[in-house]
Amino acid sequence: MLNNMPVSYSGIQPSGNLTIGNYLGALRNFSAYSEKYKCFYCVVDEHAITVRQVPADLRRRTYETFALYMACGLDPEKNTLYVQSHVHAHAELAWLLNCFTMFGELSRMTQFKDKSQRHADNINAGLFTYPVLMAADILLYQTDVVPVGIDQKQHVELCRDIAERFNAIHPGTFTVPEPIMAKTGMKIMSLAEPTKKMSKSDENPNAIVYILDDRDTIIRKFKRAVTDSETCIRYAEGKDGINNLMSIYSCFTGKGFEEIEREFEGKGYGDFKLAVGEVCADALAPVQKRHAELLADKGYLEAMMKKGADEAAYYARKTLSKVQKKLGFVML
Ligand code: ATP
Ligand code: LTN
Repeated sequence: MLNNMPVSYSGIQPSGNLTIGNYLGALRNFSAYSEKYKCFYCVVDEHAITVRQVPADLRRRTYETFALYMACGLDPEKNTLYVQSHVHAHAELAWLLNCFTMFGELSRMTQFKDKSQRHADNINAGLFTYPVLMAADILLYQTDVVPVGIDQKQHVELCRDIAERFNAIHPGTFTVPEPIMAKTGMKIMSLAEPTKKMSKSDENPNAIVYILDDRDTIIRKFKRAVTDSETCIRYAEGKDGINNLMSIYSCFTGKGFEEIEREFEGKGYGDFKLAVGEVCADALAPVQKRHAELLADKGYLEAMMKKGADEAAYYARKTLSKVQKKLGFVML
């Protein structure tokens, strides 16, 4: 709790162009939380360097991701929007929490296993301790809820274990957070391999629809989406491609699966794919327009980054000092 409001915290890495997976699983749900929670949304640039980044691209994407938060309806006056590296307490608390996290726990993280396979030439210590930095992000703000897609649930559970372990030794230090997930859209799959999560760092651009893709590109990518050899539109086990397209259509239209099956009765996959592309492009058009306006004014974005970082640093410093005192550090 902060100022009598429960706290919501989430982050997105500026590690690639954002996808409709990021949009449906995370971003578009964020503004609804502003009413009930004190919200912190962070662009986690320190997490992004666990995989090699081209510095100029990382910088550009940090601005773009920050602007996307705002373009998706997050008002910087109501929410604390900031960039992780602007608040030094994150890296500092991460070190302290490293000493309360077990090697075995980190070895079990599926994202680490996946990413170390994909980046076998660069299995650095940061990739391994990534969830500890994420725990520091969350715990610094005495967070109650963490809205994420399902892929991050394991990391939030580890964060809870770290907080509970620390609290058992030093009672009353951290709020223990809960992950919260939207009912739909928590796992959007790749359009090329629908058994795999759609991920912004995927090398195949046809597997991904980006939030900033233009209308024609969006429709073309949906037309090429991998499906199966049947023809009728129905949600069923084993029909991963169609199930994924139905989930996406459902997220954008609010329609349930049965209603979608009825709507497309007697129609083929081609018609359905076109319809999915159209609703997606329609929904993203206003976000894209606002995003372009925001990016055209870097001075304003930087002022908002600074405002957010100052606010975040104030709360973060309080928790960090509390932890340092409990650990026995000399406080001057
Ligand atoms: P990377 O490929 O670099 O690991 P990513 O696409 O998985 O990136 P993140 O920055 O790790 O994206 O995630 C930002 C948020 O988007 C998280 O809350 C995550 O759970 C959510 N998210 C990411 N991909 C999907 C997806 N395919 N479906 C639903 N939610 C997703
Ligand atoms: N690990 C997350 C990004 C992230 C995050 C966080 C999400 C970093 N810190 C704190 C929620 C809360 C990811 O890869 N999506």
